[in-house]
Amino acid sequence: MAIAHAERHRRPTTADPVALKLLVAGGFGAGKTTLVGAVSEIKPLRTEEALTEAGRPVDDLTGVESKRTTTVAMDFGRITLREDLVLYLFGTPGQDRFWFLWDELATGALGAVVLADTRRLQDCFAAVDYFERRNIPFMVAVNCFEGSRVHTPKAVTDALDLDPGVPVVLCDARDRESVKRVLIALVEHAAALAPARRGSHAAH
Ligand SMILES: Nc1nc2c(ncn2[C@@H]2O[C@H](COP(=O)(O)OP(=O)(O)OP(=O)(O)O)[C@@H](O)[C@H]2O)c(=O)[nH]1
Ligand SMILES: [Mg+2]
Repeated sequence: MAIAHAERHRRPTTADPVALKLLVAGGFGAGKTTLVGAVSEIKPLRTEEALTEAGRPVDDLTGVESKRTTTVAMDFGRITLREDLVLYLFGTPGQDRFWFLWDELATGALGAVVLADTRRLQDCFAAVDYFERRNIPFMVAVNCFEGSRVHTPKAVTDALDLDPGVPVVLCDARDRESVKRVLIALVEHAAALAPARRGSHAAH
């Protein structure tokens, strides 16, 4: 009773927009920084460092040969979906050596987009695994690079062995409207899962 009362009083008014935190994850070079930049209404904060000759053995550039920089901490952007709904986007670094930052970035996140490049689908396994283990709602957005074979969402679901409830959509990380559709799908997916997640937390 007391909790329900407190919940009711915490509910924001219409003058007080709801702010949601979303993560944009995925393998190295899948287009995470591009996605955050395409949709953010503020100049996105980036933490790019130049890719160097020394990193060549570990930084696989197949398919993104023109890539010159990589994210070393995070990307940050903001988009107002509706006047009462603001999304804060946190793009994760793609390379394995920055994994230690993920737990910090994931705290308080409503859900995550795992961006996948079908030419290197295996690169997003680790991100899928990360969100599955922590029971964080996520979806997969396939970034359709030119020259990559177009895969159906079903084929991606099978290849990544996803739970049938995990949404898979095709997108273009450079296109604002396309990215917006992805973010709306994620918010809806997380909202649909919220009652079940609350129930499972209560049970523990
Ligand atoms: N053709 C094409 N190129 C893209 C697309 N998305 C990203 N790129 C390019 O692919 C490269 C990688 O994009 P980033 O946005 O830096 O990828 P990232 O996932 O942030 O990379 P890390 O932070 O290093 O893991 C860049 O050179 C982009 O210009 C796309 O949809 N189509
Ligand atoms: Mg990046």
